[in-house]
Amino acid sequence: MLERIQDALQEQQVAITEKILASRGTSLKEVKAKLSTFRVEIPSWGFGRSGTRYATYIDGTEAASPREKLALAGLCQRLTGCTPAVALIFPWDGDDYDLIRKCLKEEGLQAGAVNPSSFLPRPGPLDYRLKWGSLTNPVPEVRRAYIQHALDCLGIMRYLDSKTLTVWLHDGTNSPGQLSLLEQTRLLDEGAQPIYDALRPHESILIEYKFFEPAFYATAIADWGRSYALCQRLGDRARVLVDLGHHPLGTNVEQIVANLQYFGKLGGFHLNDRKYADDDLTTGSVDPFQLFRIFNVLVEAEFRGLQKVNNVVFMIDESHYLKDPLEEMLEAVDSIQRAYVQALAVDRTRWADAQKEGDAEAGDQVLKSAFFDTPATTILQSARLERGYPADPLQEYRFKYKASAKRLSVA
Ligand code: LRH
Ligand code: MN
Repeated sequence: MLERIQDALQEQQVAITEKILASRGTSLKEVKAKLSTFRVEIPSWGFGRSGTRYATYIDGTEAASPREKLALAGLCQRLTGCTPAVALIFPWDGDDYDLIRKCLKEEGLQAGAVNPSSFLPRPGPLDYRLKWGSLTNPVPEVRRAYIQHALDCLGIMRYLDSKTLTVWLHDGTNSPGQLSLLEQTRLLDEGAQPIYDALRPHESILIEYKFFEPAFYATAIADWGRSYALCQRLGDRARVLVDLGHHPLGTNVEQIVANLQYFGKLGGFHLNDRKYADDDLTTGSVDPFQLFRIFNVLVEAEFRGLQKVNNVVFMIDESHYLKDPLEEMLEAVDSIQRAYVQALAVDRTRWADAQKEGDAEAGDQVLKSAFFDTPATTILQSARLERGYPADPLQEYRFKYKASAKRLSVA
């Protein structure tokens, strides 16, 4: 009886959703078709426990080894159907590439973007001297060693059948006298070139920027302008990576996205949220309206024939400090899909008319009704069920997997 009522309710909600989407110039079929090909890369480092400068609180249940992390990534894909690729970072993910390839295969996953870590000190030339940077390090031996590490990561990429290298450099200085700013920018250009030149035709490099930390005076790639200029110099297969947590407070991130789309240099995102600095909080947990505004620009760019949404690389980059890492990942995936659905439900004709008439109020109401009044949960749940995935991955994990795991551990 209850199930019949639920089905009837679901049908009613779908019927109402159809009407709402039709009134906005689209349809449930169109939105679900877009959702069915939308993919988000999940970071291997997001399945372990992260910390802050103060402490990392380990309760012993966290995934630590690549096998454990990839097992959770496999479960994330089986629950969501939209996270088939895992971004990897070296040397954090170890050097047993056979094991990683085997685990990816066993879990039905692909290797996503490969990150050659610039900041992790390890035996050899990339030791404590990394405190002076990688490509912009005054010590030639360290610069050469980081270039070699990036080239080695291209080898790992090919071994794992990935085609994207994402580079974030922790490089920067802590005082005006530490390194000439002109020398810093010259070294960056000089060091990035051989990495770009080693790319094969179907491979690409994404250059991530961040305005401060760990450097607190001058960061080598501090903003989208420096990343853009470097990508322009390198060539077509170099594009800009926008990490949502890497901007000064008050930055209009969707405007940066619009400019990068306009200039054809938007490569991808590291999605997360923040209240103060590079907090790496759960995507959409603090400012879901900003996430919607960013996806609104992406959907409009596709409409304008600039770049298809699916050509943009969407990656989650969060540090899971408190909550269950897989639950937080599932929450993030839901927020990202939700923002995309809301952006697909913007009445673009009415918005264009309002702009032509200079009617800002009407324009804002169009965007607000897409954000507030689009029945995103109904759309997401029916799209997931239609593809054979649970309507609510997070609840499915909590009540089916986690509960049984707990029962097993207690037994
Ligand atoms: C730097 C960063 C970068 C990664 C790291 C895990 O803050 O965003 O993308 O290398 O986080
Ligand atoms: Mn990042």
